Amino acid sequence: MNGIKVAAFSLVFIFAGIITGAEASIVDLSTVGAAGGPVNGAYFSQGVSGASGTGRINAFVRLNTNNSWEHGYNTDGRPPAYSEVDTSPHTHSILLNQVPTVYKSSVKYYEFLLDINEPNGKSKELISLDDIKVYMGSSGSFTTTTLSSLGALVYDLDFGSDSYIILNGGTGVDAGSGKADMVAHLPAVPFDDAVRKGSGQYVYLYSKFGTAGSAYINDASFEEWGVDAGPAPEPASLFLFSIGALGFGFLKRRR
Ligand SMILES: [Ca+2]
Ligand SMILES: [Ca+2]
Ligand SMILES: [Ca+2]
Ligand SMILES: [Ca+2]
Repeated sequence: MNGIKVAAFSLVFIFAGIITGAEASIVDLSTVGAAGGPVNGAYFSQGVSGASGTGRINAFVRLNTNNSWEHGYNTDGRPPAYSEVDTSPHTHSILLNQVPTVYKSSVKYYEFLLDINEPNGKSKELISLDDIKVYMGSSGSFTTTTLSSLGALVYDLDFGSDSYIILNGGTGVDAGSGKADMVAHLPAVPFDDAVRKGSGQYVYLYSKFGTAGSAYINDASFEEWGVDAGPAPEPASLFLFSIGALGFGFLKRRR
């Protein structure tokens, strides 16, 4: 083979590799202490850790339906596109600089937290996370059902093959409502590249739950994504607030 033929052959080989992508991955986080796993450069693990170690979630999208599956993404736009709750504390836009970063072996990741909620027992506690697609967009209020028009695609769980993650809302595995049941570390390079290329600063996180099989349907209650909320307010600051309120009452009475 001459040089040109070798180069052409290599290109075809590389192209074929990109098309077939990684093999389908199933990350099973349904048992206590389950090891996490990678999918397409991201890492998914169990636990309430979060960047602050508290696992408390500051939510930006809540999905809630009575259907066996659900999907949607965060936005300020109303009505939202799919299964999202339309109240602003639960579903709203976020900017990339509001997402915590973590470094593992000198590699930068953006950290997202997921709280799932399913009934305990009667084989209802499991739910699948079937897809995650993240886009960087130029506005925070898109409501399109054409996901590709949200912006630049910076992460895709199903890139190259159909992967999913198994989660458990049952006692012992679930961390409770408002706390992270799963930590997602998504590779930062595509996010930062997209911003550099002018995609905009708004992060759209689309996800889909409940379609990996009858054992993994959504049975009840909401799923929500967020970022680390940090520690709960200190009792000391609540105490100071109470003292302040008392003082205000005292002044009012003296008048
Ligand atoms: Ca279920
Ligand atoms: Ca999938
Ligand atoms: Ca939960
Ligand atoms: Ca649910």
